[in-house]
Amino acid sequence: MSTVQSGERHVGVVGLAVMGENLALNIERNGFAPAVYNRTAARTEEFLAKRAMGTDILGTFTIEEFVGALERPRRILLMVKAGPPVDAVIAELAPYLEPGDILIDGGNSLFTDTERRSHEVADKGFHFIGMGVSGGEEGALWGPSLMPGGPNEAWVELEPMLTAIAAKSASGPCVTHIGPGGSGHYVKMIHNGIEYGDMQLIAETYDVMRRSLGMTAAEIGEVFDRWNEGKLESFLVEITGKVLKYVDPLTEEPLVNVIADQAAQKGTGRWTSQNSYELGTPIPVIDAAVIARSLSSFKSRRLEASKVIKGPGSEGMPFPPTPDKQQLIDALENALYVAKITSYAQGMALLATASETYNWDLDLSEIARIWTGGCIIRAELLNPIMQAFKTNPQLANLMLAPYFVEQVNSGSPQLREVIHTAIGFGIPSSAMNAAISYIDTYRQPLLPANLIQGLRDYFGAHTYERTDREGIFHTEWMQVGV
Ligand code: NBP
Repeated sequence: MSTVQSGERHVGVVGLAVMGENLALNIERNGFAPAVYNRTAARTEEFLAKRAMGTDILGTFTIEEFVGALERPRRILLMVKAGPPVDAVIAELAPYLEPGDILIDGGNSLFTDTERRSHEVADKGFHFIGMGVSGGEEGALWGPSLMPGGPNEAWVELEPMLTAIAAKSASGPCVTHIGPGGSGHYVKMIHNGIEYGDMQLIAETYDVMRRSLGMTAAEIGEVFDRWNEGKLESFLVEITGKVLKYVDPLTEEPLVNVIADQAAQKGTGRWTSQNSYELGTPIPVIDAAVIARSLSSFKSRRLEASKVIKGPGSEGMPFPPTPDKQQLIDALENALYVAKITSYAQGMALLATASETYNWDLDLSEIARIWTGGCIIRAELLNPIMQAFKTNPQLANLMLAPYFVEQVNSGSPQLREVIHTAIGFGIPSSAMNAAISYIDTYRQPLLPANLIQGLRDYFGAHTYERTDREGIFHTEWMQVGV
């Protein structure tokens, strides 16, 4: 039953798929009366007849009716598919809006699209907020992590409602004003890139236990459950335990054993890698995760190759002896933790570069804080990350904060041990390898780039600098020398 009159609805939600429905219910439960609209009326009708039944949610069936139901300035949350649908909905709404009204895009939009839309919408006198929303279906209903970016005056209008609906962690509500323009969607993109890295590292860890120790899915699930009590405590480690222990009612096998081993990469993961190349700030663990997903999708080619390319376990190439189980499991726990640290270090470094490049003045400590609850990458690890950037907002790399120096130093020998085992058994471990190479590259005073510069000068007269004197040099390599 509606208690708030049409024309006085606090907020409007456009798009009633998974996210829109759950956010509308969350908003209503927290005392803000929403009006909702969906392009296909049947979806609105179903929502009103089922999940929204008995709530103070007002269903509307034309854009005009929807806009007319809202108090001013109008606050309209778009939860439609990212890409052209967002532009289409803005174009439909625009004729009915007035200066000062606020459009919030809560989808996974590309941050450069958000920058463009911010300008287009501002030219019409409206405000545009690009808001990253993380937490999936459950988060949207019970408290997501929210990453809104856009003009401050619009944030001030939205803050009470966004604070009410956001997840609450020990550090407070998981929402903050990220910065101007596309910064909110950018931070969500990095969040998702880190999520890619986390999942790939978890998958490699599972693969090492499965293949080198011959453990069952349920046994591995128990290990993840135990790890979730310690420093690896996180939503993804928690659900890994649950997924691995889930028994398929059809086959009575662990369900994970009958799930096809092909994962797609799209949208935010790929965008994170692309942007890191543009900004020259490498994120090799996240890149490895994106690449691993692409390679996994080549199933038929992998099957063909498995018949002709040999490796450990092939005829004449026996597996190494089975490792000591407890020792390897302990090593895996520390390896996963250290590898995760490098991945977060890479994501945070990219955020720092983006902040400078796009003039966003991002607060990395605050960003880590709003990821401590509600979102997919919520983890105990985010607390020391939050502290590290609070203590030193200019920290050049997360690995250099005292706590993380200690963790990397104590855990990296076990990361090496795990990679050694993986390679010995022929188990792909590209994200783990990317993590240790990142550490080894970052800590290395001397890299082989001297030879690269020599080669470039040889074939292209690209010149080089010397370590023993100032200046730019070129050598006629074919005239002198051996
Ligand atoms: P989807 O991404 O599946 O989008 C479906 C919604 O978009 C429906 O309401 C559909 O209306 C509407 N829509 C489309 Br498609 N084209 C439209 C158009 N031209 N005009 C108007 N409406 C249009 O929904 P979702 O999974 O709820 O996700 C919404 C956004 O949130 C996406 O950007 C997504 O990436 C992001 N996100 C999703 C999750 C998640 O866990 N699912 C998490 C975080 C963020 P119709 O009913 O008429 O077809």
